[in-house]
Amino acid sequence: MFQSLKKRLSSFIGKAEETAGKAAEKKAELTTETKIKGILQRRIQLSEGDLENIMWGLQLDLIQSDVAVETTEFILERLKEELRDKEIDKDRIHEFVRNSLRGVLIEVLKPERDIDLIDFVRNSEKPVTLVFLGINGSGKTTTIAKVAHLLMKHNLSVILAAGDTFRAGAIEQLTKYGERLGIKTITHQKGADSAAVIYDAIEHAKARKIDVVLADTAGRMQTKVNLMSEIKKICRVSNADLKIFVGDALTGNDAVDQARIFNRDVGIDGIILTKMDADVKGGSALSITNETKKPILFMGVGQGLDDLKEFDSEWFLKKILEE
Ligand SMILES: Nc1nc2c(ncn2[C@@H]2O[C@H](COP(=O)(O)OP(=O)(O)OP(=O)(O)O)[C@@H](O)[C@H]2O)c(=O)[nH]1
Ligand SMILES: [Mg+2]
Repeated sequence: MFQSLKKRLSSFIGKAEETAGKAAEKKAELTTETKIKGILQRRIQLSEGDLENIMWGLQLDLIQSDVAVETTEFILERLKEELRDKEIDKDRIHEFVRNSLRGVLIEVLKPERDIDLIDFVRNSEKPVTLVFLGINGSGKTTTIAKVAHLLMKHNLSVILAAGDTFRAGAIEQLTKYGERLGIKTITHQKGADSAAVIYDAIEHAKARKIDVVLADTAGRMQTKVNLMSEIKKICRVSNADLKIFVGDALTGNDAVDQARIFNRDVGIDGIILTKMDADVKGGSALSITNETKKPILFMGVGQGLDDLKEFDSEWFLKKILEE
């Protein structure tokens, strides 16, 4: 996972170390006192010129790892602030640069509000309605089944709403998952009003005292405008407790752009990034929160029902900086 980002960050740290080493040598040459004493100065600084030199490569590397442009710029600016004119112990340059980078990336991954889904559901008035949004193929339906499975493992009762009434086979796909999980799926016929299906499911949940309604939605309609107005209507009618954007990590910057658009048009509360098991870049995971300020709740790491992992920024940073 994320090999590309890891390799590039590691080469950046190496380059910073090398540049700082050269700066130290230069400084030592200039200082007659150290020349006489024959020792190198212990503490060095990276000048603006040194920084420009090492940041240029980092900028390209991040963009090539699918980190969004704005996030890349933010990382560079903050890193420069952290490194510029700081007194660095000559023998600890590597550690210093890596810690600075780590600090900046923690900021990048920080949402405006963290959500623990299980706690959220437990503490909310029932039924809790979670609506899953995202473009076609991003993994919404599969993710709904995984989330249902997770909630059930925490002794919460779940019902599914087949809100994708547009794509052929979508209702059957969700119903099959419902059967596999042993839970009910509320369906209307293909082409029916999606908001009405979800409304029905909520009524059903109220009557049967079911804790959570997981609502599927279409990822494609005749036009993008249609899709957004449909999604807006669904969110309004269902009065969703959480609107969860599902993005395909493999699409990199596209997933980030989609999240930004969904957030702007309907307002999202959290993000699930799927197909992380196959993601060698890691750029969308790094930038999506910075671009939307919303938390990544989970990552999809395979096609099975158990292949859903809570996203932990410490774990992610370890993967891209250390392992
Ligand atoms: N490897 C991997 N595959 C996944 C993951 N999540 C979903 N998939 C696969 O991605 C494909 C699309 O998943 P769906 O859940 O049908 O996507 P969707 O967003 O509902 O698509 P539409 O209904 O067309 O809008 C399926 O083949 C899934 O098995 C994941 O985390 N890892
Ligand atoms: Mg689907």
